[in-house]
Amino acid sequence: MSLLEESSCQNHNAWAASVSASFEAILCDIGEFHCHDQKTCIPEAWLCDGEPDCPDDSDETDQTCKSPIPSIPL
Ligand SMILES: [Ca+2]
Repeated sequence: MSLLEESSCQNHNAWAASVSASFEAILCDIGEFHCHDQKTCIPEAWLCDGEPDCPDDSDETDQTCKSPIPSIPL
């Protein structure tokens, strides 16, 4: 009798879990660089300063240092 209801509820929970997971991604503030590991934010001032600040060193790569930092138009 309640089988269908329960199944529907489980589907909803799975959907909610996936939405919740997507919101766990860290969004960096303006003026911060998002490391390529998708987990770490560092101040843009730390880019290309010769010291790796991202766990994956993505703040010191040629790609990061040669191209202008993409900024969000206000
Ligand atoms: Ca650095």
